[in-house]
Amino acid sequence: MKNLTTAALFASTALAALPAAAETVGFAQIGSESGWRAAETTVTRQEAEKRGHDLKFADAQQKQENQIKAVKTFIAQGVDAILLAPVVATGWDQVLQEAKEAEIPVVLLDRQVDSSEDLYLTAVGSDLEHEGRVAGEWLVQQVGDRTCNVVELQGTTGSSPAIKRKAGFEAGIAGHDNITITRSQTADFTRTKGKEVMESFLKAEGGDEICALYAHNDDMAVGAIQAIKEAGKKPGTDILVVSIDAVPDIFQAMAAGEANATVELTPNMAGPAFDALEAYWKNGTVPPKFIQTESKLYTQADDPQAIYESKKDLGY
Ligand code: GZL
Repeated sequence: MKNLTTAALFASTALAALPAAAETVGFAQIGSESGWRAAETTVTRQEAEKRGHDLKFADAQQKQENQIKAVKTFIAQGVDAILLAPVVATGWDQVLQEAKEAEIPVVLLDRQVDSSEDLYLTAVGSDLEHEGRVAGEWLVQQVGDRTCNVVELQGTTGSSPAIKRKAGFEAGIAGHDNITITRSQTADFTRTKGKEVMESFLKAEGGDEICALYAHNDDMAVGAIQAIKEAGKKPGTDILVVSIDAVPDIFQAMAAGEANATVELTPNMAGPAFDALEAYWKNGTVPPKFIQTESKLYTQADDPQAIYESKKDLGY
């Protein structure tokens, strides 16, 4: 460093030691409809803080128009990136185009969109269809050749998890004509609606006809378990219960013999998202369009009480 005065040298050294200016990231979250969603928010806040990013958070209360407003606000604020968990798969082209024109990278978390891939930097999520297939294949193993009428609690209508988990489960039971989905209805990923819809299924089918419940998330399953008990049936034995997310309360139900299986969905989508953004900001590295997180089947054989204890304080 020639011709630098001592002060200038000190200043440049000091500046070089400073962390990069904190990046500002807008997070357009769906809401807090389930334990898993709450955990995703908790982990995202923790990851941002750990990495020194300033996170602007918007809770859309499960309304797409609120998410679109939040994204537009983030664009107007000139944030360095936007995280979006799209409540439904359609209707995003215009606002994603606006973000692109503002040169603000968008990373999708946990759900996908029907928009063109060039409108977002990358999507971080699980293989939603695989989760449904794993649940279907588990049920096939459980019932063998026994006739089994299944009722299904679907997630939010038009969301990628509801569409893909339904298709995956149907693929998992395909070829086993003894297993039939006799009723299928959305309960919007919430416990309250899971209980209400299960009550209607039990009234319609009389309970004795239902062999299994497949719920697109654990929260709807936990609500349905309450309805099954109030109808005088034993969840987990009279009616098998399989769902997705692996939240603490489903392990508590498993430990009580009231649920049978769940497919894990990690709440840490933000870690891979921030890794991709940091490489993009620093070196212009363009990530793959889909960064997949792993899914794992858990059953009553996996010491559910111990898993409950290990998960119960993680922000669900
Ligand atoms: C799936 C995610 C779903 C969870 C639900 O990737 O979007 O949304 O399975 C949540 O618990 O409501």
